[in-house]
Amino acid sequence: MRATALALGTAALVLASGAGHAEVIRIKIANVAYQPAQVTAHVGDTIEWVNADVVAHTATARNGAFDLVMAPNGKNSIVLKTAGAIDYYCKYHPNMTGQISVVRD
Ligand SMILES: [Cu+2]
Repeated sequence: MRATALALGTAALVLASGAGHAEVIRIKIANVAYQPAQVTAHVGDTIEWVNADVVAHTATARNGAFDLVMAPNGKNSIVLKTAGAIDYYCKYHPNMTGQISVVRD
C-alpha cells in the first residue's frame, strides 16, 4: 500500500500516512541467513520471520527489544513500537546477523 501511495504522488502519500496502513514485512530465513539481512520499516509495522531451514533459529535483539524462536519451517513475528535501529542475531548461529531500521511515518 505504501509503495502504491508513493507512486500516486505527494497528495496521496499524505492521505495514506497515519494509522491503518501498517505493513507486514517478511524476512525469510534460509541457508542459515536472514534474507534480506537489512530492512527499513515503520512504527506499527509487523516483522515476520519465516524459517525455511530444517533447524531452529532465533531473532534476538541486541537491545533486548525481542527474542523470538522460529522452529524448523516455523515463523514468528513482532510489531514495531518505537523508532530506531535494531541489531539482532541468532543465538544458535551468532554469525547470523540482521538489522531493522524503524522510522516514523
Ligand atoms: Cu540460527
